[in-house]
Amino acid sequence: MSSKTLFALTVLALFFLSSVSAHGHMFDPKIRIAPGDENNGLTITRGPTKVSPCAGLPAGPVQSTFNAGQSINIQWEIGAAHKGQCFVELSTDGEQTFTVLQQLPNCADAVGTDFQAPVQLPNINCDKCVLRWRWEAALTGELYLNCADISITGAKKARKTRRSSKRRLSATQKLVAREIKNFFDEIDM
Ligand SMILES: [Cu+2]
Repeated sequence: MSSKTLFALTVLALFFLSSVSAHGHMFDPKIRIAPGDENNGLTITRGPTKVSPCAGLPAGPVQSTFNAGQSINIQWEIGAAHKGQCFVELSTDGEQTFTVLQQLPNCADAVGTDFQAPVQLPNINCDKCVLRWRWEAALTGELYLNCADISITGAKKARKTRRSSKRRLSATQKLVAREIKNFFDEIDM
């Protein structure tokens, strides 16, 4: 066997192995990826995890910025149709809590590389929040977590409280008030 053939077979074998272990992941927006995993066929990224909230990956720099209230398209791939449901969730408190923005039933019924769904972002601002894709695989009981570091801008600010509850007196009102005061001052005398 030539070294070229051996190389080709090795590449094929690696591809086969990685696709077998590639269960699924969100790829848009950009997610956190374990160091070295990009050169490893995203084996870790696409694999199940037992570590919440973000598969043990720490927060990184913001990768995507969206508009408040915007409907975004998230994309994911499924390498093994374990069925179950996916959830798109948002954390605005440093991964303490997550709010479900979108539930994706039947997100993993079939194998495919370009699934997508619209997700409506809330009308809030956040410099740094986390959009998470969570897949609860029904057939295997596996859990998949992908976290995207994002920011949301442009939310309409809540209307400011009224400048002052005290109404400013008009010039006429001031004049009248002064006259009344003078009147009573004179009475006192
Ligand atoms: Cu799997």
